[in-house]
Amino acid sequence: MRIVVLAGGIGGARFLRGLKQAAPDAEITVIGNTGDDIHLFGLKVCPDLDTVMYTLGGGIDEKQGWGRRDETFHLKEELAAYGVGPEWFGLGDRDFATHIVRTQMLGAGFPLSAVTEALCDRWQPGVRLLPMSDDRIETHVAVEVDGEQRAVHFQEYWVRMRASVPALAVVPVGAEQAEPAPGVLEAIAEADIVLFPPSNPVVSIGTILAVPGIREAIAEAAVPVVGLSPIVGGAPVRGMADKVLAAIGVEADAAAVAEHYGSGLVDGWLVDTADAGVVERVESAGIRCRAVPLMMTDVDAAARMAAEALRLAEEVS
Ligand code: GDP
Ligand code: FO1
Ligand code: CA
Repeated sequence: MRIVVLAGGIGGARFLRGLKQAAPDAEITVIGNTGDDIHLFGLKVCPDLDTVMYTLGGGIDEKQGWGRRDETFHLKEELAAYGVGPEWFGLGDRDFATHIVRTQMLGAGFPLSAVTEALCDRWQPGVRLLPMSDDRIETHVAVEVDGEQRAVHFQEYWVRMRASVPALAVVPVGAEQAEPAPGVLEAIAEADIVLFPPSNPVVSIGTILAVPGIREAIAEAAVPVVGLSPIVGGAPVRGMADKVLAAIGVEADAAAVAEHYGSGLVDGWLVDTADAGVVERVESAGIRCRAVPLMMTDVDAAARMAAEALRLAEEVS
């Protein structure tokens, strides 16, 4: 069975670990978000691609959900000693190697998709990890600071500002001019199932869908598209999804996110048992809905969620 999964970072990666356990014989292609990418110290950092690669490859810092386990920060300390910033983004020594190899390969003319394939040769994530695009796309957030509106890089909004001010707009800069990476549209066309894991609907799934051609390819694919809500009990399980949903006028509600994707895109939607009350509302939006436990407390829990998503895909196909 060929499964295509659109994924951001932590939520997507943890779901994928469950999916691999629930469907060990499936061929899984991940279309990864690159809107979070940031250039630091002359290096290209791809947080969401790395989180998927490290999580599935066994190198992730499990507690944090991002970055490498057994990490040290000597490089970070030395850079700070030189007064070279920014200091607010925690890059570890082991993680730096990934960004150096990536930047070196990009400099030699390899596209991001080839670089990602080379990095995955080492990590063996057990899925095919494709960036959504080889073209540069960067998510910026419009905020108001001291009465003035300005755009900040998504990582600055989240990591430095902790999303402490409202997001007035979220813009995937460069998306209009971008193309899907090689293999992305083919993977969608050949998929038996497309899954939207409980990733951030705006800055992860939304950014991937903003790459021209990807949303259309999924909408036109005559196969089941099933999503899982990242919102439980009216709030994100972690992170700032509520803030960026507000920026696009969508409430932080399991049903509102399904309606936002729309029945033209998703055929099935899983909400947590805490949100059983919204099943009717989602069904009336033309999307088959079921309430199941959606907390990825461990790999087995994520595997049960993935199995429920595959079951719902069967039902709607
Ligand atoms: P990020 O790029 O690191 O933010 O990762 P993603 O975009 O892939 O996922 C972030 C989203 O995952 C957040 O909106 C969380 O609410 C959601 N999330 C994290 N853990 C869980 C969980 O255990 N269950 C559910 N349903 N959502 C989760
Ligand atoms: N998230 C943080 O909250 N603080 C950090 O210092 C931080 C550093 C970092 C370094 C490499 C990397 O791949 C991810 C990192 N993240 C950090 C997570 C990153 O902000 C992700 O984009 C978030 O998960 C939101 O998408
Ligand atoms: Ca992310």
